[in-house]
Amino acid sequence: MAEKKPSTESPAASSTSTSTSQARREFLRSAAMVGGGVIAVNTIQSSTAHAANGHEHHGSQQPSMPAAADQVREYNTMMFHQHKMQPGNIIEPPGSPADNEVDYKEFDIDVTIIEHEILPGVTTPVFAFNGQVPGPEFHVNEGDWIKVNFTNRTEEMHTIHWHGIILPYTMDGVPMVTQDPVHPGDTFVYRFQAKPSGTRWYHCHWSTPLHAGSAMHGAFIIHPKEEKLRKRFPYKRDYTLMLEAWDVDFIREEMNGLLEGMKEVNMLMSQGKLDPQTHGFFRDYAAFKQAVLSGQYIPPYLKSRSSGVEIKPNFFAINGKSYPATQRLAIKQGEWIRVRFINASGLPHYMHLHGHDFWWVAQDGNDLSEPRRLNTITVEPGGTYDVMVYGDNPGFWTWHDHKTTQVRNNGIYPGGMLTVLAYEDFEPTYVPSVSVDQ
Ligand SMILES: [Cu+2]
Repeated sequence: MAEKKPSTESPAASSTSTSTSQARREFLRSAAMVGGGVIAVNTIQSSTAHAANGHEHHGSQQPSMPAAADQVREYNTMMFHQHKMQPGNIIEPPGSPADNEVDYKEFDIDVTIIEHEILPGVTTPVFAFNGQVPGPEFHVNEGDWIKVNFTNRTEEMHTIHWHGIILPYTMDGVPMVTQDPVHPGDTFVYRFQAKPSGTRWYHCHWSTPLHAGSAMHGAFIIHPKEEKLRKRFPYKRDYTLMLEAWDVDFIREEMNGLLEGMKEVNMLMSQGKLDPQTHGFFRDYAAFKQAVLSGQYIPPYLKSRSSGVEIKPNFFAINGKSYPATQRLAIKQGEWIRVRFINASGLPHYMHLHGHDFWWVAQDGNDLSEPRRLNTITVEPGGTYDVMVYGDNPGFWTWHDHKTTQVRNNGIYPGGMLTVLAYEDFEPTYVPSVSVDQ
């Protein structure tokens, strides 16, 4: 992720939709899997090379940075235009040094709702950081001081949790535990030191199944002061594979309901008429319990779900795309590559590589004391796993989740969480007569 530049750049997610709320609902309704017509979408995901610590990095798209808090009044969702909230607050929690005390690397990140294409003909609305899926990939050095200005450009609440990073608790991003959620239009400033080194990540911690589970997740790579792994595994190319699972029907239903609910909350809030108790905002647990037991407040878990939708992922993805739309991993003969798996999906994945063993070298960002030689690695929910692959068997080799239900697209095999390790310096001796790549 590029560091913030002093010049004013146009926001990465500069959607200027001024649709009506009716249109918004139709957008969400239409943004499910389509059977008949194909919804036109912007393809957000792209593969880019990125220079970090002198080596190439291939992973999620690098963002262009939106400008800072002076632009928070640009919204791309309807509800703000309607009820004219007074947003733009900048929230600076205590616990970290001020600007003049350390030399910060500063980043801007925002959240908007976008329509994301998983496969041709399949789109889903998602909450997305900087308008991309997954969110921007940070590359920083161990010990750097990081300042992230997080602006909420939706009508829903959010936070950012920095997964695996050791930081002051006030920066940990858990709503109701370490901070109030970031309200619509507001900017929350996260400041922390990048440590420990390794493959770490970040995600929204508000309504996690929908928010982090849709697209509010991204890689946070902290490069070590001294990279011991590179001595044994002299890799140059470095890939990040974020594993995702989507129930596009759940997302559509849930987001529709949520936007309807938040419309009322935001309107009442802007008029100073919000009764916190009616809407489930309580001072503390005792007040919450009292309200439930007295019958003044019925919590959502006591109501039946209006949509009746269970979460049953029907699309499984790597960096925002299901096979055959997944990005291939390029390798050359005699080359080491590093692959960082990050599981944002909430389900375990069993990533099996054909034609090779690989070396498992790190878990949750921390180097293993002794690398292990495998060809299938279990990637647990929330975990990060780093492996090294040596190019010694030219060809095209699938690398996929070995849970066969998760290499399907809406139940149709093959698809889902599958990509291809593809040798670049190689003249194929045989090519199938039918290929999705041709
Ligand atoms: Cu969120």
